[in-house]
Amino acid sequence: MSEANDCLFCKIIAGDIPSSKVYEDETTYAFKDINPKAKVHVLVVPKKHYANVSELAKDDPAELAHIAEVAQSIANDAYNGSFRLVFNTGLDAGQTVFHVHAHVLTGEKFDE
Ligand code: IU
Repeated sequence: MSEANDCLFCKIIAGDIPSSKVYEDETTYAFKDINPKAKVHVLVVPKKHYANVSELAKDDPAELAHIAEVAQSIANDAYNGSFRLVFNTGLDAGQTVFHVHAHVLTGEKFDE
């Protein structure tokens, strides 16, 4: 898998930095967010490095679809199948880690 220099999530995927793994397959890795914003907050990432969801969509749309499937499966296992899927993209949107990651928020009913 291609790794970007000094990418935190590449290091997590490689096992060089510990994480609380939820799911893994050949192309995709999922782990608990260290600062959860919901009862269940999991990050789903492609193992290959892309800076954001637009790069991923352009270069590997099948992996983007796969991430949606993994998110659904996490929400089925952790809750009743409902979930929010968020890709912060760009600094002004609050993206802080520039290895594309889907926030899967579930485990509770959201009021807004
Ligand atoms: P953002 O969309 O780039 O803002 O999301 C980055 C997320 O990565 C954020 O929710 C952090 O809590 C999370 N995170 C993490 O789970 N583990 C880490 O070591 C670091 C950030 I740094």
